[in-house]
Amino acid sequence: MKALCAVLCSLALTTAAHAASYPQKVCLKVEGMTCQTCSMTVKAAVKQLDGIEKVVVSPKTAQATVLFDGNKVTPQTITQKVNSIGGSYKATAMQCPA
Ligand SMILES: [Cu+2]
Repeated sequence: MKALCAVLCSLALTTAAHAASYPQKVCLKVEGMTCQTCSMTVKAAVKQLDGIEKVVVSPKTAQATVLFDGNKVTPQTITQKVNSIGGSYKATAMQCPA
């Protein structure tokens, strides 16, 4: 399990903005959020995943910022989770705003 994780985590690290830091951070562009309830729905879904430290979702900017443990979850999994909610939500990884 450790060996597998080493491979997966190194993949996650290359896509994370702050590669060496913990927790890692990923920013998603989330289309389809029109109100506060949408952002809460997205936030709740992401928080169901193991290894999520913090989720900040803004319907105004259509962005989600997620702090996560790279040993437990990857940006790909987080993105897929948002896309699996259904409705019109569509998440894509993006460069985190400076
Ligand atoms: Cu809404």
